[in-house]
Amino acid sequence: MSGSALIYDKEMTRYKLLWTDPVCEIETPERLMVSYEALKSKGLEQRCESFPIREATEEEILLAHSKEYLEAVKQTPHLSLEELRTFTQQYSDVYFHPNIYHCAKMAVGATIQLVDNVMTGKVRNGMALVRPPGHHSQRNAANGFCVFNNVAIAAVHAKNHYNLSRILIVDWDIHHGQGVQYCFEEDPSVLYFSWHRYEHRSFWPYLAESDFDGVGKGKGAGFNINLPWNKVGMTNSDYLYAFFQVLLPVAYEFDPELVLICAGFDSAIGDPEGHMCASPEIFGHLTHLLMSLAKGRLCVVLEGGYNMSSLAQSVCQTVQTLLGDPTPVLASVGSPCHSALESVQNVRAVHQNYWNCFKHIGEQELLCVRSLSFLHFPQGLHDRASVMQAVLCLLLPMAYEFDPGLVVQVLGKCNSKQEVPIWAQLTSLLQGLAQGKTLALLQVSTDMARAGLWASLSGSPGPSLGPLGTPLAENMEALEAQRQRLKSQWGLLLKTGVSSIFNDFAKP
Ligand code: X5A
Ligand code: ZN
Repeated sequence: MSGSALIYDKEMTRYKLLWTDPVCEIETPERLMVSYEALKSKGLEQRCESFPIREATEEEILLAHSKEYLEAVKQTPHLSLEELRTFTQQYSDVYFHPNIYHCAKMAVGATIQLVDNVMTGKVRNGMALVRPPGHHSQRNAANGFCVFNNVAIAAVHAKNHYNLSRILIVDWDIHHGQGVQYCFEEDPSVLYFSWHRYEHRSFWPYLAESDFDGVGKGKGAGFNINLPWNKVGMTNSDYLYAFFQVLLPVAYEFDPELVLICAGFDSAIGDPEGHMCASPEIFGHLTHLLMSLAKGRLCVVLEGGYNMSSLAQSVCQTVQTLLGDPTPVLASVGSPCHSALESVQNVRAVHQNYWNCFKHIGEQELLCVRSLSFLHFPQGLHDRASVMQAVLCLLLPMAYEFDPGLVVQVLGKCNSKQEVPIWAQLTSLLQGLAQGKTLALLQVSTDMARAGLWASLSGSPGPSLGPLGTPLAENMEALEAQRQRLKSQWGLLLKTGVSSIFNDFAKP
């Protein structure tokens, strides 16, 4: 089976903000126009199958919304401008327009159309370009530019219509799709993953339930996965890290029958909402990584995305990958930032009771810390200058990048008078990791060694080392060889040559 659907209707460009509102002015008809035009100009639209779209029925809308809310929205085409503004005010960060009810029904209809064509095998996968977006809207409320929850409705429709018992929803929009979370938080048949700008709850929609401990409720516990970004500026590396360390392990364990993507591109570089730094190409890869699940049944549904050029490029990368073209080159994938490591670690830890893939987190951490001991320190502790170089330029950078949960320091022999201060210093330095959780194992030791290490473990500053001397050339070569071997895996071990301007200055 092959082919990709592109579901679009220009009718959905026919509503816009009719008054001044700095919060809502970014949600424009151009968003859809530039996306569609970019697909046409790159020849991608022509390669997709197109299908006519229809409005969703009331019955379909009621799959995720209350009768009262539907009746209220149904009145909006008949309201005056002033009445529309007043109606809008009961909700957060959203606007209404006389034509938005029609468009919102089209957006739901388009999403269902996409799911039906994928589920009945007319195409392998596809994308729906829709407005208004959906993932913030709730049973009784419009929210965050969203009127009806396109993806949530389509997921319930798919469950009912095709008797599915496992649907995965991946929300890569930069906002938390709290509407989707609320819809399925008690439902173990729908696994919802969302990453979102959070900044410790200082970013919209400011919800406690968006944090990593929002895991779902009752039977649905473990089937809601929130990955909060607590810093802006996340990169391709951070996004890939999140996929490899959190989403994909769980997704493969869950084994979905259908994958839906809440595809907001406000998570791309240049977006005025997201302030992230991932390139449009990353969406080709995120798409690719999800295409091997659920026999390739993948439905991508537009949510946010407010930087026109970033949005258009990201949409093209996504569709191009759906069509089966090779994925683009990603420049400079490296280490995730510390904040991303922390968030990922927290999600994995809070989900270890629910997912087998996270069961052995503790062991992995320990293993890796032990692997630090495989480093060959330059021979002989007489050359204390080299030992300190090894600690500062190799061991600590890797340890910080690794961000262990526990540090185990294994000391073979620690019995010469000279060695004690070095080991005590190391013990002090290592307490900067794992929130100070350090376990020191002394195999053979003297009273003096025990006393020295004990002082460091209890928080005394490390003892003075006195003059270290010059490192021996052969030890430094050994150290450099280790760094060369390890630098591909550890961003903090990277070095560049000195710049030519430096050489000029250095000349006598
Ligand atoms: C779909 C979407 C964002 C709402 C932001 C409100 N909504 N400040 O991206
Ligand atoms: Zn968004």
